[in-house]
Amino acid sequence: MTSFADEAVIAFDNLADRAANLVNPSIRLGVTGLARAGKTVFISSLIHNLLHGGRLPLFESLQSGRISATRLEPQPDDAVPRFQYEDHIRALVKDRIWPDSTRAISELRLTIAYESASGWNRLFSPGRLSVDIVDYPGEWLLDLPLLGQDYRDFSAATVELARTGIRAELSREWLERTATVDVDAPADETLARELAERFTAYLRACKADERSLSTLPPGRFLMPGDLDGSPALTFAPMPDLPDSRAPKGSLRAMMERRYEAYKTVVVKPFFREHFARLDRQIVLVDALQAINRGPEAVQDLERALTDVLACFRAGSNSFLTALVRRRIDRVLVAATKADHLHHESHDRLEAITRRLVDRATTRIGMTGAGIEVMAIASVRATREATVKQNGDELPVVVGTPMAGETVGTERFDGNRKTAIFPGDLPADPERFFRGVDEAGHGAYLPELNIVRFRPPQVEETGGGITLSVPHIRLDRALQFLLGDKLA
Ligand SMILES: Nc1nc2c(ncn2[C@@H]2O[C@H](COP(=O)(O)OP(=O)(O)O)[C@@H](O)[C@H]2O)c(=O)[nH]1
Ligand SMILES: [Mg+2]
Repeated sequence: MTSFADEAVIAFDNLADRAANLVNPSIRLGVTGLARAGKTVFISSLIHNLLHGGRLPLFESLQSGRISATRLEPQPDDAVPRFQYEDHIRALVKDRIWPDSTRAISELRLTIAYESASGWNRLFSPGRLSVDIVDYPGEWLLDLPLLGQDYRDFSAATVELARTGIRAELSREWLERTATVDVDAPADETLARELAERFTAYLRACKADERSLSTLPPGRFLMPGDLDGSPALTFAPMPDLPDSRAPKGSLRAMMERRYEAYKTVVVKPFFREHFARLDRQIVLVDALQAINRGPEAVQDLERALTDVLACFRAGSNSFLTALVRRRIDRVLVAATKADHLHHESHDRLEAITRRLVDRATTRIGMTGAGIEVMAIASVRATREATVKQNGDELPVVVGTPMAGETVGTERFDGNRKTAIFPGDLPADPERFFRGVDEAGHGAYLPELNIVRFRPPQVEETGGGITLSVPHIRLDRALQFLLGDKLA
């Protein structure tokens, strides 16, 4: 577990943050989600809309004219890469390509000058709020529970999950190899590496596109960055570990030590330097992709979301919140990419996501307070239309499919606009949560056409000024995340 020294440092960090806060009020907004959930696109569009007077009718302080200016400022944390807003927005707006995927943490500061709505507040508030937006991989969040588990707990939980459902097949090779290993035999570097590689191959197979299973810890196994090949990443869970102490010099002792090293060099610094300092959080989920793959992927997403939300649970019994003085008081779970669907299905996407979150929060005993669910599109790549077919009116979305995308036998070139009938989501979210038997029977699959579109053409006004990026419900998200701080 976390040592006393860690606690002291965390308390100190928070005090320092708070002192700075009196002079210049700031709020740290965490933006997370698993890889490709849409974090980079969300942050880019949010900033672009704030800087370019976007259409944000539900963002009250802006709509009522109380925000006088929004500026980007130098990012306050010297050791954290800056979120490269300018590059990302150039890709989106000028080149109409989606920005490069980032695989690590980055940060950006936005300062909003505003006038408080109440005369009393106007007297005392400096009328400036700095918003530090912190973009970090959801995979890192999934690592936090490891702080409360030793190597044996971690092994048992990971192996048990690997033996269930569709994962059983994906993990077979790794587990079969593992079964031949004597964990109490002398440690062997080559064997440790082989086991780590096989375990990583299993994690990668789960994540592969056609499976769309959510990621499992340790998160850095799939995004090693500069730790690639280091001992802290060269271990693997082992089944049926004995209760006894690991013999000195054994493979088991080596694995234990490396697992603890992973926590020390990867998980704790993230927790202390980033996670413990957040005030607000948005969790982006690509619910649509999971829905498109069917109930097993949906239920797997639910499991990941349960683990993620458990990190935000308030309450003294949680080993995480016990260490954090400054608590996350609002969490928004947003299903992204709603622009793939006709608006009639937006509420259904939201209902399915809400159902995912409800089950997750019940499971971890979290109250609903401070948690909100929405279906959004950070960037709206489509427009809606209706197409007449055999006397029926079909609701369609119109956009430019990316080069290489296909529907049926048609293959798109990346230039031609096309109308796509995306299909409907079911009105009843339960259909995704009913049991699926071992062979996958009883699995309900919606008939959806999910095509990846290029970013939209953003209009320019006469004077060469770019209009803001179109979106769906981004203003609602902003109001929930920041509205009260600008009241
Ligand atoms: N149509 C549409 N696609 C999106 C949207 N947000 C993200 N995407 C797609 O999802 C991909 C991954 O998004 P990105 O922000 O890079 O994900 P990250 O890994 O979480 O930072 C992008 O390349 C887009 O193809 C959206 O609002 N609308
Ligand atoms: Mg990113």
